[in-house]
Amino acid sequence: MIELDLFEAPGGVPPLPPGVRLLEGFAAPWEPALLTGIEQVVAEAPYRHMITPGGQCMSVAMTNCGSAGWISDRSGYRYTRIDPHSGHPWPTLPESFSTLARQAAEAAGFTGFAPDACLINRYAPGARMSLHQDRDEHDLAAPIVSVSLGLPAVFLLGGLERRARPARLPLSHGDVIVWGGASRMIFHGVAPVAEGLHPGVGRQRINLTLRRAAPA
Ligand code: MD3
Ligand code: FE
Repeated sequence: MIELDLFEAPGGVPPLPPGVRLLEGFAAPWEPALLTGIEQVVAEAPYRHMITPGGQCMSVAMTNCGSAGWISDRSGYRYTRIDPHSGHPWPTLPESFSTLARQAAEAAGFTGFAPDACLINRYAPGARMSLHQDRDEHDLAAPIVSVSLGLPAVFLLGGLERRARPARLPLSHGDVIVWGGASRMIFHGVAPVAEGLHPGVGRQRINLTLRRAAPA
């Protein structure tokens, strides 16, 4: 299969699938602002381990900010305006999150990206995310911007079908990925995070996923 050949080309970083743009270290200068924003969000909407529709407790702890937040429970995956834990709307999207996301999207060729939802994923060592597609957003033409902070991780990049063997993309603190166009529906996941201690972020990996969930 041509895709597999491309993904597993020897030597250095594997070529990325069309529509994926890796901006290495793009968010590093934003670290203090992002950590402050995360702290403010978590004070209002603490991290929690959500339950999958199949009844499994996710190893990743999550929270959200923005006018829409992604949740999972026994009845499925969806975006809500209200945090079911607090009964209140999700915390406001910190300005640093939306500005960084807009600038990263712009650097990848998407102008005017206005995210309304940010899922904050916290990986303790050992936490992982199995291969899945993101298909709960209204506007599948809008890109997704993801920001990696803290401990490194290996991102798993599959194809448009679940059975494609995933390529492995190492990600470090400050890396930003913009997913758009043809890559928007690829299967992806995160390999179990290795033990470690990041100087600024501690014993964890935090991933911000900025999206346009609702109609513009
Ligand atoms: C590729 N989170 O929350 S963000 C997720 O590192 C999720 O926490 C991962 O996958 C994490 O759904 C990866 C990167 C990401 C987000 C959306 C995508 C990659 C994507 C949508 C399509 C293809
Ligand atoms: Fe995802």
